[in-house]
Amino acid sequence: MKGKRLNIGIIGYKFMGKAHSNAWAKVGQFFDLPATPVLKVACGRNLNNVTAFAEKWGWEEVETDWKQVVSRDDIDIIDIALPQHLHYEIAVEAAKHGKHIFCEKPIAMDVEQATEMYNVSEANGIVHYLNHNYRRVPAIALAKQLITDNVIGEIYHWRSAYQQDWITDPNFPLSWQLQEEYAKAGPHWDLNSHAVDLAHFLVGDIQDVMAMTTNFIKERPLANPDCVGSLKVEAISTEKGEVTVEDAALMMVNFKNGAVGSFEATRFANGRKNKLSFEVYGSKGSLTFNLERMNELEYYSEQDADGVKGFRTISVTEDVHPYVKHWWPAGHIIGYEHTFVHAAADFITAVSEAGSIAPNFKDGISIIEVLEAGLKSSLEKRVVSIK
Ligand code: SOE
Repeated sequence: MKGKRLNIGIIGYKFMGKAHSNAWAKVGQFFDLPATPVLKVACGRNLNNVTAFAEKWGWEEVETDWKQVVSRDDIDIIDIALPQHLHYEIAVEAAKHGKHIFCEKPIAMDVEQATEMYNVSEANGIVHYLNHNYRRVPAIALAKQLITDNVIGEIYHWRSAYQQDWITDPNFPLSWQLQEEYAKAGPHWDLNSHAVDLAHFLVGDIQDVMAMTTNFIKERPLANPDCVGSLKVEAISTEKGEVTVEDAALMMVNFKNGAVGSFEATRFANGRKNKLSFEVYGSKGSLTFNLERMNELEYYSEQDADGVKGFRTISVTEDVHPYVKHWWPAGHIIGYEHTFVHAAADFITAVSEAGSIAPNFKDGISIIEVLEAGLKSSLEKRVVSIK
């Protein structure tokens, strides 16, 4: 055991609960950390389910009331692995108790909630992290380095598409992600939040937004309410309920630095399971990325000799690449879960030494401002400027 022990209380035990638990359990084995994360207590409303989860993933204790967890003196970190409608209340309470916060995305349901999460966290001097995990894909971290080193030059274009297909069946149930009260919006909130975070990270701040959204299936069979937070959803009856979020969103933006961008987010791209792709075109070169081939970055350089110019595929698996030296020899690829381990490593370092990490709740506010402007633009059929 190295350095101070940092006791973690995780709230939520479904898809993200597992991804986070795996990260906390593995991070100390692959990274040389200044402190040791301890899987102290797992919290969920259903005692049987949370107990089974805790036993499987190595959490020492269980709790069914999150208020008991955030008020415990021996807890240093609160990990919020829950859907977005539950982030605000827990984050504010955890920050007031001086706990560092590792929070799933999207940050919250609106700018007001996100702003208060940020203000209370800052007032209490805690480290807050918002888990837009794709920043920590080595190929995306390499793209950031190339842009920062001015290898791509002045950026003209951003183009992203986040495409999934898990609700194309009209009988797929009315899960929590399809209801405004739990999700706020559809892929525009869930998926474009990732893409906007990456655009902020790689290109810069956004000035103006114009968006269109659409809804292909208006009603769906009611779902088992126990499935909130899970991607595996069962129908409980043939009775139908209204879908209250969009199924697809298209957004165009002006960046403050003069670049232009487009964002596509959909759950209706049949055959695309979780395809997040983006392209960056600059005065000196270009970059393209596709999460379905996440160990690769495509790079085009204007500096190459005439006659051999063209996109090259960089296998981002060498020790010189961000995060990679902690894993396997060159060419031995990594996956989705590793991005959570990278986030856990950087977060533990921030709590012990650095004092802050990005993206955080401030970045979360900027993301939500853009997403809200997109929803407004789609509703009012006009360009909306970010203040
Ligand atoms: C489900 O659509 C989902 O899990 C998102 O919520 C995640 O943020 C994304 O990374 C993968 O897809």
